[in-house]
Amino acid sequence: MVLDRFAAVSDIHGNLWALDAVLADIAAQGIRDIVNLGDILSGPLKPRETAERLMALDLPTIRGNHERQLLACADAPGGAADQFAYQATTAEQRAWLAALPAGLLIGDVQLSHGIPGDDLVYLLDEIAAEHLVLARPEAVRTRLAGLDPQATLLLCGHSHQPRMMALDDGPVIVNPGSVGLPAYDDEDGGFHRSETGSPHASYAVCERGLHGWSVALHRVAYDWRAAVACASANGSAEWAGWLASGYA
Ligand SMILES: [Mn+2]
Repeated sequence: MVLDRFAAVSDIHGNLWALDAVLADIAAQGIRDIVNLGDILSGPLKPRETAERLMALDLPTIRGNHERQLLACADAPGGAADQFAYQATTAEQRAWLAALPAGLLIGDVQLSHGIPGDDLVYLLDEIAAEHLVLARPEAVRTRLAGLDPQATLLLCGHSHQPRMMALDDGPVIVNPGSVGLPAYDDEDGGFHRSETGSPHASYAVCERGLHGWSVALHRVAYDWRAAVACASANGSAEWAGWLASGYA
């Protein structure tokens, strides 16, 4: 597979309504190649149906930290998002997750959920005053020990913040943002909020050109009221609030 014009999706988190809207938006642009950067099912939404959709599509896909955490629920109870998805999925679906690689190199395009080699570390983000902000390029350079020398484009996820950065003599780095969860808060690394300010689903289109990669960061309207109602029905007022507003 040569990736010249393609879509990148990440952090779907079981949000089937957002995923279907993003897939339709991608198809409407005549784009057929799609890569998936992980954190696919965890959350109080539609993990089983999301897995059904994605297994049928058979996209190039890497796992995120939530795939590890979901599978670990076989041994001990996990966090609420992972536990919900663990219990809602089939053994076949969990076997699919277990077989996903942590990273992929497709020609000169590298996929990694966090930084190359660690799915829990933000690549393009830093915590400042309890919020995620764009990292300085010198800080990002220190996180690229696992970068493949062939990579001209590095795709990451995990922070749910749509961003791009171009390093001198380095790759273009793109985080497409989150398809399914536009805001959250977390204690890892110190309490912080990831907020996009709207409920829209996020994804990216990357296109190779004469002067390098061009990138479009898309925000797509979808039926977020359905996702909000589902989170509420499954007992998560917190997720319902995040999904409805893009604020945490
Ligand atoms: Mn993640």
